[in-house]
Amino acid sequence: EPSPAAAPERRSFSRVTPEDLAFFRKVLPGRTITDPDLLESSNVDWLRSVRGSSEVLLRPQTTEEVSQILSYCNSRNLAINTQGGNTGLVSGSVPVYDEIILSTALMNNVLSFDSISGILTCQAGCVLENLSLYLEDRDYIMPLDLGSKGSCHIGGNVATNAGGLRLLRYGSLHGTVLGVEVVLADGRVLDCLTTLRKDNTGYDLKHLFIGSEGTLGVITAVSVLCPRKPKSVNVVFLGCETFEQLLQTFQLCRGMLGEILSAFEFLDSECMRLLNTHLKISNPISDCPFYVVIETSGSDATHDGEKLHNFLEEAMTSSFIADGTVATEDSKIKALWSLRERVTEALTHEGYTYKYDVSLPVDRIYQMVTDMREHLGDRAKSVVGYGHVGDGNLHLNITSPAKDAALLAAIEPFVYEWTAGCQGSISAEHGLGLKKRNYIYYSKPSQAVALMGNIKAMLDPKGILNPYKTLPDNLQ
Ligand code: FAD
Ligand code: 2HG
Ligand code: ZN
Repeated sequence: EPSPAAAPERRSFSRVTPEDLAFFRKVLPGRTITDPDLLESSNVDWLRSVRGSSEVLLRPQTTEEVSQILSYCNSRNLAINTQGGNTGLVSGSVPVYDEIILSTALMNNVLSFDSISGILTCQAGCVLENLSLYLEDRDYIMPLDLGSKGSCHIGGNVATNAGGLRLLRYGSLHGTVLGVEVVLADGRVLDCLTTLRKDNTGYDLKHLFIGSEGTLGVITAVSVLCPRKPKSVNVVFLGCETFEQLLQTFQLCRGMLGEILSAFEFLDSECMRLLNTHLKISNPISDCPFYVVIETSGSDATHDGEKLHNFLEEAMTSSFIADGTVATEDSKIKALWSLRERVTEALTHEGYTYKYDVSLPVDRIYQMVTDMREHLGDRAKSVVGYGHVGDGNLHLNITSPAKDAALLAAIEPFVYEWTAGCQGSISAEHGLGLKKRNYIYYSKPSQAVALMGNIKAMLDPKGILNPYKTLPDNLQ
């Protein structure tokens, strides 16, 4: 059972009856799962921090099937939790009580790809990494890349408006998603699956669903504008003595690498310690308080190499960086990226992790980590900072051997007040889910939250879609 602090009372949804199961089995023969062992992994989130008690997992293959399920559930007042790859980090992807889990895992077909425009249309359950491989064979790439790419679904990415490692270059999904197909709470299919770059005919409804975390509809298909695969990619891993020098490095590389800069990520020495200890990944350079991963992507290896060389020389001469290593070959590029991508996994070996994903003015990013360290003293096992520094997005993670209510009370609302104090956002990219919904007012004015409530009531009047998530309790 979820802790009362995390979840409100179960709302008065119907409970699944044998007649309901008979209906589901008729629509989804062999794809209506009730075996508790098979349901176990879908009831628990990636962080293993929340466990639901759903007794039904539905695995539709088509939009029509999703429509039939929703129409039925809406008329029966049965709650639904849509689930993609279940890699979400705010407990939005698992039921709180006995909500029916609707998985997109079998909706995994590419529908079309236009090799001239680079526009991909696919079902929501395609795994991000599979889409990347599909596109790479055709000389294109996905505009987003996340450490969870091997499991997360494109529908989940759109539902969370995932950011990730390429946002600096290709922008957010609000720019690269051109169309969505959504099944609304009552089963109506909303076909906004256009493949146009420009379309100003009325309100752009797709944006409502990007980042709606399964609360406004079930995304069944998406179209995405994909960039060409860069011909030349370089990755450098650098060490800096101070965060100030890291910011100077950022400024310098924005100026000197210009249009070929495709990522600027960072981790601190605590992250490096966890990578060493738990994953046996060793530091490729000398020990430093801060590390940076810079990626360049371009179309001319000689030109890119020259620019990178000049940038590194200038950064060394100016003493912004203390040490570094460069990779041009695929296996070394992957190895350097894993230093950044695998921090989340390393953290899971520490015990319980309290996660914060905040947007801040870029020059304040590390101050939050040092203030939190000072504030918590020895109450936390570790306080680490890493993230998408080029996007002003810090991942602050605090660990303890087990769940610890006193530690949580010391972290929250301190962390939210700190964020609001510099007009930041309490969720840069992971969303609000179950864990953060009640803190929305730290980042949004009450009029905006009230309007969100109106939109929710209009699209899902019975509140069957992902209840207890995203919007604060006092609204629903
Ligand atoms: P799920 O976890 O299954 O669901 C997430 C939310 O979306 C839930 O509220 C769910 O109800 C809803 N949802 C899922 N599919 C649909 C659908 N078809 N229609 C409607 N609602 C739906 N996130 C980032 O933003 N950037 C990162 O760099 C990043 N890196 C990560 C690295 C690791 C190792 C891990 C474990 C997670 C990371 N994440 C990151 C978080 C997570 O991977 C993303 O939020 C991802 O987009 C979730 O996709 P998913 O398919 O797993 O969705
Ligand atoms: C990342 O950028 C992810 O690695 C996960 O968004 C961050 O685990 C986290 O806090
Ligand atoms: Zn991230």
